[in-house]
Amino acid sequence: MIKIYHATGTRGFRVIWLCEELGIDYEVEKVDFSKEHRFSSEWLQINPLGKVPSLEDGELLMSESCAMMQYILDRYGNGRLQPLTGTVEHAYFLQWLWFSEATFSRPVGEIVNHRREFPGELEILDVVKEMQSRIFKCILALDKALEEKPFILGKKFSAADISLGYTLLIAQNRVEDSLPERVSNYWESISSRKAFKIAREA
Ligand SMILES: N[C@@H](CCC(=O)N[C@@H](CS)C(=O)NCC(=O)O)C(=O)O
Repeated sequence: MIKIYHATGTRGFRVIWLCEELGIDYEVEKVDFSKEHRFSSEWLQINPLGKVPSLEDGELLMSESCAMMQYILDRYGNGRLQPLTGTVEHAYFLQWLWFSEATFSRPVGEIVNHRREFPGELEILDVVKEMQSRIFKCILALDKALEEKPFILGKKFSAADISLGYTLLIAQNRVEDSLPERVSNYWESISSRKAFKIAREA
């Protein structure tokens, strides 16, 4: 059975949400998110960068959340939640799946890391503001892409919405402006799914 090493609020949320949507068996092992534990030799064997999440499936051990999603879709998805590989639609699916982590989550992570390393008065406001403006550019790109469609690929919910949904979850309380209407409606729709709520409780 798939084992997801997860700490509340971390990217393991994407993987749990996906397993719930697909209805596949998985177990969650909660990870102590303290720096001490993450850099212990025990945890570094599971995640060489001292980060969370990790995924285990038999001999397989992975430590990139969107790659875990792609693996689960290809191995257990039976064609669900992603378009057919090699199609134009699949190319857009990959684009949004990767965008969510490689571009959109990045400035969010920078703010989180900056505030962890430079707490309180040590925080450099210009750094945070610069990252907030990068987050907002991503939100605006998402807003444009959602023109006249309920989900990022169109009428059908896909795993790209899961990946974007996690980033929206961590991004929205780190920017000062409220979400544009289309993104706000999109957020309402994806975050009201049963699988999202179950992942939230994990
Ligand atoms: N690209 C990686 C990012 C993993 C990551 O940054 N995880 C965060 C929690 S969601 C973490 O462990 N942060 C601690 C740190 O970077 O020091 C993924 O998608 O799994």
